[in-house]
Amino acid sequence: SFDKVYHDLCEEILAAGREKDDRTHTGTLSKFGHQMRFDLKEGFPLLTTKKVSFKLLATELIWFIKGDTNIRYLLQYNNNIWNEWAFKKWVESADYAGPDMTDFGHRSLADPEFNEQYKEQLAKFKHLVLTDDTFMATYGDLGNVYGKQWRHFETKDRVTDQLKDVVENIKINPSSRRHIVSAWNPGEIDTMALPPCHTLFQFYVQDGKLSCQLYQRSADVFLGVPFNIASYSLLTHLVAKECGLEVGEFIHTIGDAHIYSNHIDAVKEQLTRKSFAPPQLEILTNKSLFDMEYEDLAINNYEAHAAIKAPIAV
Ligand code: DHF
Ligand code: TMP
Repeated sequence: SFDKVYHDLCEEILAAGREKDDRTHTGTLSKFGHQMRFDLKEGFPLLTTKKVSFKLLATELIWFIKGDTNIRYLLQYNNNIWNEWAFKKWVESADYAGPDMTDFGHRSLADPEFNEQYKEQLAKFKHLVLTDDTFMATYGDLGNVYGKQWRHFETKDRVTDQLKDVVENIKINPSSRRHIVSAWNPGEIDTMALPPCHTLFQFYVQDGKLSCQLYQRSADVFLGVPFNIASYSLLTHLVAKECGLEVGEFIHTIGDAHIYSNHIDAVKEQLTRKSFAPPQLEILTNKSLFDMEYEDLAINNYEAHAAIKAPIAV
């Protein structure tokens, strides 16, 4: 099952992962180089051994497809998954006048009194991004992240809409081996709140079916990966429909696959659970991929175990 493919990765890291320090100084168990395959004709790969929010990952994907890099759109859907990285830019700026938020990720977990201050500042931040256009333009923006690179990749003499081009090329020349979208723009890495984790993807057409392979340079196996699997599977469905193709496989190739030290108990809890049959994706519209909204999508027959909370490493 889809869950088994994911559980196998977790089990391998728990059994044989190497201890490794990381940018966030949380500590990880890590394995370099791993590949998972998901046959999308068997259902939609949303994990069932913990509840994963389809709404959060679908609104994030549509935000990428729109070419948007500002978290206001996400906040309008009550999607908070990118808040910390925008918030960080604000509290480190000269415009910020509140209590010191240095290292808020670790301190909010260790110090309940600080956590109250942090929650207050984060609530203020969200309110400003949602209501103040000037503030939103400056501090809601994550820089030249996925949406920018997918739709407006800038090189010396031009701007490339990689997603539009790839869709057109799949239609015109399906057998091409060049159906690539890269989020990794070396000249702009220093302008991004977080350099792209899902770095590059490629489409492949065989027997009227569209497959997609993602290269993910760095993967938070407990929090990020369940989203990434479902997100790219959704993208494959949307592009296949746009191109008049059926769906094939999603192939997930990972560089540094890691479990954070403070996720290990959560992973072990998840591994004790038995999986359910996967749900199905339904696309409720004939709109183009580029005009799709969250309300045009539905996930049917999703039966899953309870969500498992865990802290995210900032
Ligand atoms: N940093 C790290 N350390 N790991 C990540 O996975 C990650 N992902 C990012 C940005 N930075 C990151 C963007 N994607 C969650 C899931 C995906 C994601 C960011 C956050 C997350 O926290 N998921 C929770 C539920 C969150 C909620 O309900 O608001 C989960 O339990 O799946
Ligand atoms: P890094 O830039 O130091 O590799 O940190 C990025 C962290 O975020 C790392 O734990 C991987 C994780 N991540 C995912 O797993 N999936 C994602 O989609 C994103 C944006 C991040």
